[in-house]
Formats: sequence, C-alpha cells, structure tokens
Amino acid sequence: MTTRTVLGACPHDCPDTCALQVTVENERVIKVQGRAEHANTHGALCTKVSRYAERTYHAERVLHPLKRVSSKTEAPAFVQVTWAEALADIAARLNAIAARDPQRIQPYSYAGTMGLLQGEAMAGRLWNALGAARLDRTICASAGGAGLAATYGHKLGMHTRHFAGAKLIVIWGSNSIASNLHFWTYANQAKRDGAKLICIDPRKTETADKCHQHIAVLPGTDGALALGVMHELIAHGWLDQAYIDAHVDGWDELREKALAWPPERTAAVCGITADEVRGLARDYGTTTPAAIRLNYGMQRVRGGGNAVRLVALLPCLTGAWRHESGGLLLSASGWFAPYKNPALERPDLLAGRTPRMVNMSTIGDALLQADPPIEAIVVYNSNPVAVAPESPKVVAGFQREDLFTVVLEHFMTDTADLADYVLPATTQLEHLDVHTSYGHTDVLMNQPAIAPLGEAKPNTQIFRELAAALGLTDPCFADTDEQLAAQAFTTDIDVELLRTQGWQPLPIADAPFANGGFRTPNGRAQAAGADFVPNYESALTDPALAARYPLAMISPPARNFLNSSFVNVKSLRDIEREPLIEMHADDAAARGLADGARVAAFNDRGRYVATLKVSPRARPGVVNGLGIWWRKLGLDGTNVNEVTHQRLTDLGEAPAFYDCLVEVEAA
Ligand SMILES: Nc1nc2c(c(=O)[nH]1)N[C@H]1C(S)=C(S)[C@@H](COP(=O)(O)OP(=O)(O)OC[C@H]3O[C@@H](n4cnc5c(=O)[nH]c(N)nc54)[C@H](O)[C@@H]3O)O[C@H]1N2
Ligand SMILES: Nc1nc2c(c(=O)[nH]1)N[C@H]1C(S)=C(S)[C@@H](COP(=O)(O)OP(=O)(O)OC[C@H]3O[C@@H](n4cnc5c(=O)[nH]c(N)nc54)[C@H](O)[C@@H]3O)O[C@H]1N2
Ligand code: SF4
Ligand SMILES: [Mo]
Repeated sequence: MTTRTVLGACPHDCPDTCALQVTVENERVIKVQGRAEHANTHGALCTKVSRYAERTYHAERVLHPLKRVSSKTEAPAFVQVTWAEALADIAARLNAIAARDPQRIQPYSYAGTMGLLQGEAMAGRLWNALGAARLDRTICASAGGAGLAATYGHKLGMHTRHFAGAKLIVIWGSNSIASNLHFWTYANQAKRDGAKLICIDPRKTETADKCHQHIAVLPGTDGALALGVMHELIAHGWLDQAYIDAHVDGWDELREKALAWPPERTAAVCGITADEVRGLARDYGTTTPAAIRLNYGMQRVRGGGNAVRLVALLPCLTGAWRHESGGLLLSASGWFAPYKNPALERPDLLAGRTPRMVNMSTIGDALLQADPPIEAIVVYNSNPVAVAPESPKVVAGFQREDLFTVVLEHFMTDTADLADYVLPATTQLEHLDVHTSYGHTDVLMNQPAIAPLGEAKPNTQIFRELAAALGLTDPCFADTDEQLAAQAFTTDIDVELLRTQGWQPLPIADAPFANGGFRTPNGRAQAAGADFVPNYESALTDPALAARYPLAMISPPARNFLNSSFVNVKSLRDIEREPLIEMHADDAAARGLADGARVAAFNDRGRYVATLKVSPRARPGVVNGLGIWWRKLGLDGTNVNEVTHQRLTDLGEAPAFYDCLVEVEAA
C-alpha cells in the first residue's frame, strides 16, 4: 500500500479559499482535510468540501465526451464519442461561424473553479485569438465591487484575522456561518473576548442566532439604514472630523443627505423600529474598534452598489480605519491586482479588434434577442440554466435548435442537459491550479492528487486541443499548466514556495487605511453621489405591483450547497432535504397555508414550486427561497430563478436577485 499527501487549495467560490491536504492511498483519494498550518484554514473545512472525494468519485461523473442525439425540447439523450470526433466536429462548427462573424461565438463561464488556470488562462487566449464575444462577468459581485471601487478606489478591506480584536462586529448582509465559516471563527473569538455582534439581515439566519442582536431590515433598504446611522453620528457628534478632513471627499454633500434621514423615517423605510436605528448608531459611533463584515447579500438589489458605498463610508466617518481591528471587509481581491500578470490571457491576440460584450446576467435575453444572434455558446465553470435570473427565458434560449452549445462539466447539470456536446472536465483533485482569494490575502497552489478519471481533461487541456483543432498556431497554445502557473503572477510570487509550502502571504499593512491612502486618484475616500436607491419591486416604488405580489422574496445560499454545486451529492442533499420557502406564521395564516404544504411562489415571470416552512427565520412580508437547486432535482422541474428578473443594479450591471416580489399559494 502506498500513501501520500498532496497540497491543494479549495477551488470554490467562497471567501475562505482553504488550504487543503489530500491523502491518496493506492492512487485513490481517501481524505480531503484543511491544513492546520494555514492560518485562515486552521485545520477545518466546511461540510461540503470535506466531502469533496464523494463528489469526485460520484457515480454520475461525466467521464467521456458526449454528443446529443435528441432535440432540445425532448428528454435529453446523448451518445459517447471519441475526443477526436468531438473536437473535430466542434472546431468545424465554430470555424464556420467564425468565418462569418466570430463574435457570434459566446464564451460563458464563472466561478465553478476560482483557479486562474482552469478559469481563463487558456480559454481567454482562445477567445482572444478567435475574436469571440466577451463576457461581462457580473453575476455575483460586480454591484458591490463597483460600489467599493467608487468609494475606496479598489476592492480592498480589512484582514479577516483582525476581526478577532474588534469590540463591535456588524455582520451586514452575510450569513457567515453558512458562507464564510473561517471569518466566523475570528468573530467568535472576538465575542468570547467581550465584543458585541450585530447581524443585519432580513432573514434570521444561523449567524443571526449567534449574534447579540439581529436587525431584520426589509430587502434593499441598507442604504437608507446607513444614512439613518449617519444622521445619528452627526446629531451626537460621533464623528472623527480629523479623519474626515484629511481623507474623505464629498462629506458636505453626504452630510446634507444624511440629515434628511432621522430615525423615524429610516425605520419606516427599513421596516424596523426607530430605537433599532438609534441603538445601532450608538453602538457603532461609540465602540472602538468597530468592524463591519459586509458580504454580497445587500448588493443583489437595484440599489446594491450605492448601499455598499454608503456602508463603506461609515468607517471613514468614525475613523474606524485607524485601528487594525476597525474598518470593513467586503472583498480583499483588489490586494492581488499588483501581483497578477495582466498578459496571462494574452489580450494582444485580439489584434485591435473589440468584440461585443455580453452581460452574463442577462443571458436569457441575449440568447433570445441579441443582434447579430449568438450562434454558439461554450459554457465552462458555470451552470447558467440554474443560476442565471429569469430562468424561463434562459431555458428558452438554450432550447434554440439553431444554437450550438458546448458544455465542459463534471456532471449532467441543467445546462449540460441542453448541450450539443458535453466534454468531461477534471476536478480540483485531478489538475494543477493557482489561486488568489477574496477573503484573505494569500496566494495558493493546488497540485493534482490523482490522474484524471476516465477520459476527463483539465479545462486548460481541452482549450489547448480545441485551439489546435481550430487551426490556431500561436505558440502560447502550447504552454503547459506548469508554464501557465509560472506566468500567472509577477516575480514577487515565488512559485517554488507555493509548490513546497502551498501558499504565500501578500505583504499588506495591518491597518491599511490608518492614514488614508485609499486607491482613488487623490488617495481620499469618495462620498459624492452616494445615495439610497430603492428596489425596482417594492411598495415604495411600484404600489400596483406590490398589491398583486405583496411578498418580497430573497434567495440566499443554502448552507450545504455552493450555488448549484453539490446539489447532486446525496449526503448533502439529504441534509437540505427539499426546496424550501420560509414564511412567517402571520403571512402563512393570512393565506391559509400550513407548514409542510406544497406551495408555489409566483409572479408574472414564472412559478417556483417548493415546500413551505413556517418559520421564525422569515420576517413578516419577506419569504426566503433558499438556493440554488438544480431544476431537475427540484419540484416540478423548477428552481427559485423562475421568478427573479434580469433588470440590473445601479452600479456594476449586476443582477438584482433579491429585489423580487411574489405571491405564494398552495400548489
Ligand atoms: N455554503 C455556501 N457558502 C457559500 C455560497 C453558497 O452557495 N453556499 N456561495 C458563495 C458565493 S458565490 C458567494 S458570492 C459568497 C457570498 O455569499 P452571499 O450572497 O453574501 O451569501 P450569504 O453569506 O448567505 O449572505 C447573504 C445574506 O444576505 C441576506 N440578505 C438578502 N437580502 C438582503 C438585503 O437586502 N440586505 C441585507 N442586509 N441582507 C440581505 C440573506 O438573507 C443572507 O443571509 O458566499 C459563498 N459561500
Ligand atoms: N436566485 C439566486 N441566484 C443566484 C444567486 C443567489 O443568491 N440567488 N447567487 C449568484 C451567485 S453569487 C453566483 S456566484 C452564481 C454562481 O453561479 P456558477 O458560477 O454557475 O456556480 P455553480 O452553480 O456552482 O456552477 C458551477 C459549475 O461549474 C462546474 N465546475 C466546477 N469546477 C469545474 C472545472 O474545473 N471545470 C469545469 N469545466 N467545470 C467545473 C461545477 O460542476 C458546476 O456545475 O449564481 C448566482 N445565482
Ligand atoms: S469553507 Fe469555503 S474555501 Fe473552505 S473548504 Fe469550504 S467552500 Fe472551500
Ligand atoms: Mo457569488
């Protein structure tokens, strides 16, 4: 028996980017664990990824190239073909389209893996050389990212580890225990040392359960709450005027706006009490150090970009940034920018062309209406049929018989079911990659633990072979994964160290904005223009719609899934059991609905069938449709994106998943 340990990194779209230790016995992975030596991992993984071997060895892994033999509206049927046959046919189809107009070829990818290599390193080269359409990757974080960048100049924030030293932690729009477990460890440490924890979330999450206070705002009202807090900071003199004078632009304008938000008005808009506004402002204005953990929950509404701006300005007004355990963290990803090689995807291969850009968040409309039409779509690291908003349109788009669809996948997802070709991709246990993070500031390497299963290949290899089949001859298509890893960063990152130790920390100051130094052109935080923007769909903005569809629906992640990944892993699905809609007892009684009933949440766009859970986790007027089920594993072939819409946020052109009115009835 031979046993070895391989160093890895978790590839998932999660702020924690854990360092992995993979145990291989007789060429089979028997254990995936968190590395004890890596500070941010501290030896623990979430339930999902501790089952990563179960996912990799899943009986339903796609292990051979598959070619469709049914129409797009029948039950999907595929036959196994050889790699040579699949690649030759795909190349012929793509070359025929490219000869007319290469921007009718649409890549579609997101964060199934966050790895730089299996992400865009080789794929980006291919699309650039071909002149294919580009993809605006907005589906998750671009509203908040744009809000943060407009305020601080880049996506930068506190060190996660310094939350441990805070005396007040406001967890704002984040269910950290479910989606950012390793942050929670630091927050818990602060709690044990006497810190107060406040959770601001429409849903009473498992994180809210563990905080001292939960403020259940209505979805999309965080910008108003931040202005209300500012009103009180001004009224009570809880401002750090010296910090503002030195490091903030636009305060006079923002101050005027905030003065229009006394606690009573704020409370009415947010659906909370005036005392909750006053108490939050008092805690925030009088506790040092005070830290805010923002996550992406609040920015999935029309005004999400501005909400992030207003919250991000709070630590600039109180001077919380002066302390290493004060300030705010939404994303740390901007810290990596100076260390990344901007030429990795070889933008020079575009040779002066500027292909059209398609927003991934409106892929439903794009597939049905783009002019010129999208004739081919190549999907990798994403499951748009399940995760993109307004899925009735996404499904109709992918069902077009004249659309040529190639999906690189581990499994027959809802999207793979609508492909012309499905190509088997390797998992993180089978390929090399390098990773940055959006929760901490270490670069990590993932080494392959086992050989690819079946005929699976890494995305890099699939795109390398596709480039050859397409007749692309630039030498960059011959670069190996080892060479790509060496090209991914500037020389400040030591690839040998990554190989032997597994990670390398970036040298980021402990209190990065103690003396200002924001990454805006003049180094000052920018307050001008930030304002509350109400939801598209709310009683405030569209009373007629709200009369027909009186319930606000949010669809945050389920703890045991990662977006739509892991839904097909039985042991995890068994924990989540079935698609749920959580509803407050008063709303259920008003509709004559009982706990456990099969219900439908519906609006003009669609109808989502789920099991009703009458639960104190839902506040009155808001229902929680926990995501993101595979449609085919859900009830009646639906998931929560049946009812979401494709209108975009104020900043960043992102989807407004949590800005969605519905009614619920018995199904
Ligand atoms: N277990 C698990 N972990 C995950 C994921 C997953 O699917 N499952 N997804 C990963 C991904 S892709 C991301 S982007 C990250 C971050 O993922 P996020 O989208 O930030 O997810 P959550 O941490 O659940 O935080 C969102 C919280 O915001 C709340 N919320 C909804 N609307 C509002 C609002 O208007 N205002 C406020 N204040 N709160 C609101 C929701 O109820 C929820 O509790 O998590 C990652 N981690
Ligand atoms: N209603 C609603 N919708 C949402 C959200 C919500 O909160 N509510 N959250 C949104 C957010 S935050 C995000 S980030 C998006 C996420 O959307 P996606 O990025 O599409 O995430 P997943 O659903 O996890 O799908 C990733 C797919 O990539 C595949 N994959 C993983 N690794 C590899 C690989 O190495 N190679 C290949 N070829 N494939 C691989 C996985 O098998 C999986 O099927 O969903 C969004 N949709
Ligand atoms: S907590 Fe996040 S980074 Fe860590 S193993 Fe789980 S999904 Fe991966
Ligand atoms: Mo995300």
